Amino acid sequence: MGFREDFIWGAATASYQVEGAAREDGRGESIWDRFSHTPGKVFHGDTGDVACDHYHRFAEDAALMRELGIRNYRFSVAWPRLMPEGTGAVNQKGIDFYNRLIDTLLEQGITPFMTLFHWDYPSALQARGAWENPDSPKWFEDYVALCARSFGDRVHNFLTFNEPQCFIGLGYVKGIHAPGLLLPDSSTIPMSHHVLKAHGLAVKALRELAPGACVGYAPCGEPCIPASDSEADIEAARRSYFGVTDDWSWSISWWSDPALLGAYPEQGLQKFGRYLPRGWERDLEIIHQPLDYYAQNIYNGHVVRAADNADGWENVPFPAGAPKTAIQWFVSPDALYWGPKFLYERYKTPFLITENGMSCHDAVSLDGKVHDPNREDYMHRYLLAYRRAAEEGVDARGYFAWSLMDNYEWASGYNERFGLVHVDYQTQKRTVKDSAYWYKRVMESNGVIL
Ligand code: GCO
Repeated sequence: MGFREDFIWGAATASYQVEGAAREDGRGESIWDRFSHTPGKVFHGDTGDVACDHYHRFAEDAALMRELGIRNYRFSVAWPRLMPEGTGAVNQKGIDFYNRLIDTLLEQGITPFMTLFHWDYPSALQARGAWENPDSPKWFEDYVALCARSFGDRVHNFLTFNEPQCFIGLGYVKGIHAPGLLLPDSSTIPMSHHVLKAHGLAVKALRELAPGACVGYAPCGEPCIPASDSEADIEAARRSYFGVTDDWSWSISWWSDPALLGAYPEQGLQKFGRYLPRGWERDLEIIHQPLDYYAQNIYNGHVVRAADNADGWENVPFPAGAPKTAIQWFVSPDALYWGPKFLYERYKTPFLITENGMSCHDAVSLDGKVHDPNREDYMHRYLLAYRRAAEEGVDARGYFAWSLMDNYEWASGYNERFGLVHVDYQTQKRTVKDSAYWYKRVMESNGVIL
């Protein structure tokens, strides 16, 4: 028992969070460049201009990964590095950078997992209406085709979108991420449909141009953990998990059912169907593409129990003093049991955790090391829960720690440290944290030592 023999162990990053070199070698502007340079939007006014300087230090980082036994690296491509205006002209220097990165990874025996979109949307396309524009799926398809043609000979694992809940929900519904807009449902529901259509077109393009590649999709959501093992509480958690509330942009089923099941969830259609663009039914066929992985980023969950109300469920608050990470998310390891269980039960697709990890108040100690027992304990508990789900039949294919190294945590700037490797942003010095050495042993044993 335990994890399958070919279980994929890895670590993840994303372009804007680590690359830096924001104005170098012909890279175009992204909405995150614009947003982070707008006073008052990001903690401490931090920007991704330099970040971890991964653009220049990727070889050193790849060598470190090898040393740490990380055999799979999930990273994302910055669309405006490849196509500065989002469409049309291609920036060869951008392609060259990812070629250097991919070749270096392969030389080090590390398998690349390429996320095609992790939020750094070209500003030029934002000016053309972004995802609200009916042409936006086609823009994405063209960009993905370029990635497939340029990298598909060496990259065999792709993820289309990372967390549409966040880049649409936080970016356009709640305004706390780039581009910082507060748009009505009549704008954002069409956006969600176009993102889903873009996902479908991207999968088709990858199948055609990078035959044999494994393709996945990586949304997110907070698993609902049943308050007890009673059937009533389990059903309450399931209903809450897949429900569509007025806060639809955070929903799992709205963003996953069309791609995995070929239909919008009924509850969502009742509430928001009237805002979907004309002809949406016809697009479902494009959106619903066979996938090799259904991936999720899972950090925390919350407890739900059966209730005698219209929903049939209610949230159970965490007890006073319950453990939290530095970013104030509750430590809730059962999220990595119930999340995969419910998701696999519904979508019946090989499952991947593309992100899991915690932010801690890490610092380099007097002895020159970074001691982070809380991270080790967090990952240990979550991996035990995930292994239990795998042993009970979830087709769990892999796990990527978030993150390889400390990096730019979006609106929180450099205030949160999620890395297995500590980064001193003044000197760019990397210091391996204790948890990375522990994770190495876990990976080497395929999770047996947990
Ligand atoms: C996200 C992203 C990552 C984050 C991580 C920690 O979920 O926001 O995929 O870029 O850095 O999840 O918040």
